[in-house]
Amino acid sequence: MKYWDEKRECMSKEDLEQLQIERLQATINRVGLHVPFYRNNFSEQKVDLESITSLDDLRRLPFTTKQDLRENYPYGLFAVPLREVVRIHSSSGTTGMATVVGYTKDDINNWSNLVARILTAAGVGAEDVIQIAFGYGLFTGGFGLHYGSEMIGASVIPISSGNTRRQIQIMQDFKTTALVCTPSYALKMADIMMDMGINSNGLSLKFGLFGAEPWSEKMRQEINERLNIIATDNYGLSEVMGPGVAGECTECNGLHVSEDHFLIEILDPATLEPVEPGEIGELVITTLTKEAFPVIRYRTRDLTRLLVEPCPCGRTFKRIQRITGRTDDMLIIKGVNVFPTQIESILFDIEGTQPHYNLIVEREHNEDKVTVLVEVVESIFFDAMKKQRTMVDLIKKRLAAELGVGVNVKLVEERRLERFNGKGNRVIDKREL
Ligand code: DLL
Repeated sequence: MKYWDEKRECMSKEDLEQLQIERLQATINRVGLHVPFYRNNFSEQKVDLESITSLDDLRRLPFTTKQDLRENYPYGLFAVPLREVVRIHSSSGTTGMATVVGYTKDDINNWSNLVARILTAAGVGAEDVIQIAFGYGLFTGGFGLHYGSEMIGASVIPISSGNTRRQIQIMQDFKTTALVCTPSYALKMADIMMDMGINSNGLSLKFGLFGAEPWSEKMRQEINERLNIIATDNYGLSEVMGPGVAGECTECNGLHVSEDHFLIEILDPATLEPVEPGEIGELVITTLTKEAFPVIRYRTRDLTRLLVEPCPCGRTFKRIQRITGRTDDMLIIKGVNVFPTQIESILFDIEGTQPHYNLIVEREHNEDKVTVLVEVVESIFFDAMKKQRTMVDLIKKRLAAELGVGVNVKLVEERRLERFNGKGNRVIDKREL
């Protein structure tokens, strides 16, 4: 099957806009009525809800931020009474207090359908055996992908993350055809497979659906080759729903946003004005169907750009480019803005490097100082000092040319750097900010 919901996924722009405005009006009226935070915000900004009659009017509505979610911990932003909530998830809160989100029965049903869309778009169907190696629990990854996978009728292996050798054994024995996890964990699996003497050609794997963290095109190629699969990217965030907000089709060229459920804007994070179509900016999302936890103009802090060309797959929803990073991931080195994914892409292009690196960030005289630790293949690491130095110089030169600023580089032995079962964290921040 090519589409999960062809009528919607391929709808005309006019029909979509009509549906979006109707759903937007319903959503703002609902939150205005049931959520004091939104009611107060609307009245402070003097927004008359009756006057929101076109999609352009969206810009008159106030933003919602992570801080607003925290201040309303745990249930302050719920738009239905708890008795109508059937599921609660929470984001990990690595950068502060956790946030809590809820779902009604209809929300879960919509969520499953939206995940079913991305699975179908990625080539997966009822005949597939899907191994879900995202954590099951408060994180939305495991359960989110799980219910969507059941909805398409696939056979689901709810293995959760971790215990990598067992994952691989099961993958082999149960003839897994689709792997679902973070791209970091997919790479770790490839390493452990090698240790176990298992060749991916001997497995039944065909597809990989990866998300929950930024990754580069180079990393995709590496995963495709090592696991012998078609790897697609999918995006979401707990505040908005979880996985299933956007996902790639098998063209592997940008993520289709389910625009019948989410309105997106791409704004300049400094001025909060729209960027030119195709320019990079912060993704801001308004939910159109969520009942328990709607969000209005939620600032995701994720950076992306619109891909303006239509996709050959026939889906008409807007496509966004893979997330290049978050506004809060950005490093400023000698005044130049640098994202970890940029460094990743450059490193992976250099022969002899492994797809594992760390960025150590320190603060010296009010400037970020970055040292790149990168794993290199054994033959280089154990080579004469001179050859190693040549390699360091080459990496430094490439980074300087492409980033526009110099960084320090250190080569490390294979397997020296940490591997991840879930979201990777390659930036070691030693700044005392
Ligand atoms: O990571 C939801 C998810 C689970 C998405 C499984 C895809 C697959 P949170 O834990 O709330 O939710 O983290 C959301 O992760 O704002 C992005 O910064 C990042 N992120 C998620 N997907 C991608 C992706 C889940 N495909 C935060 N590419 C988001 C880059 C991603 N970053």
